[in-house]
Amino acid sequence: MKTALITGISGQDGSYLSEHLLSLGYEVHGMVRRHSVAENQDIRIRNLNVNTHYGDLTDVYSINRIVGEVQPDEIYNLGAMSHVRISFDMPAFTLQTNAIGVLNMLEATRTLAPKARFYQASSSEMFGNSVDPDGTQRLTTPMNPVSPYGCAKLLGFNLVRHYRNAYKLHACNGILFNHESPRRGVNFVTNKVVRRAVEIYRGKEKELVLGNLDSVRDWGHSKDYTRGMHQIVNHEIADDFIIASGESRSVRDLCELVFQRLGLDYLKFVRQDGQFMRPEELKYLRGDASKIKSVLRWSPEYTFESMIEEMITYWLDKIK
Ligand code: G4F
Repeated sequence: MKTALITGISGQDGSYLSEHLLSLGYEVHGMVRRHSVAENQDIRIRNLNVNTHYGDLTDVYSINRIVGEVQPDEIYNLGAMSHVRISFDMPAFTLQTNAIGVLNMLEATRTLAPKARFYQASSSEMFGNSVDPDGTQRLTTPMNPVSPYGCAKLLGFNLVRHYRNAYKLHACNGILFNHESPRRGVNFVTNKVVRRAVEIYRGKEKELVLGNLDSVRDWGHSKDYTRGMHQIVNHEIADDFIIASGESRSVRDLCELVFQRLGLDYLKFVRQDGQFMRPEELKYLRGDASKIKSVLRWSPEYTFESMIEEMITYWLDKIK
């Protein structure tokens, strides 16, 4: 039986990854932070047979204790301050957690569990507004981040490569483009749009207030992408991979699809407001996942439409 340690286990990706690893017979451990509202903390993993440990990516003592005690075969560093717009409000905390936190995890791995395989949740936000002439971001596209979040993730990405080369750690980066599900936090745009559209459909709310409607993202399903994380870690060579759908849509396209599915015209309900705009916006993402498809035979089970349908069904069930 293999043992996995997941930071960020209580998040969307942590919960899907836990389910996947449990289904493969892993013993799963996860690091959770202390929250003041304890009852909300484990909502996504409450029914899973996982072992949780209190810790924080910025607290070296806690990380060393957990890595030393668990002695994992695989470490998935998914913990992060994951909201790009909020990273402008909390830049130092974001850097501490998303960059120095990676360093802390790599050092704990190097000194206490050097045989463990290491996965780093790297992000398409690292590309910023760099796009190849064919409208795609790939592993060779220059990285020019445009947010504290993206800058921090880029440092973490480079640290992983450095530890791989310098210390021969089996350390890998998954550069994941946006990935969603009914478990997505409701302050990210997909679940925000779907939940509010259902509330409007049920007559409980009147409008949806958004930021930039013209920004374009490449959206896939978290369940497919977390399966890819496990494949990346279990590849014999420590390497970096992109996971993406290869399709791009604007926030406006997303609104149109969701409202249309509910028989509504989004133009009557959506309003744009500066409070949800970012000081610098990443305008366009479309990822090239050809490497993970050819080398690891990864492929997604969800389409954009089936993912959105699952999210609409979830909220229709929840909001009566
Ligand atoms: O859903 P979002 O907040 O995701 P964003 O910023 O692309 O970041 C997500 O994907 C990254 C991978 O590229 C991850 F690394 C990161 O952790 C996170 O998971 O926003 C998507 C787009 C943006 O362009 C944003 O400006 O939607 C636009 N948007 C428009 N109105 C909005 C809103 N985003 C949010 N969150 N809320 C709005 O009202």
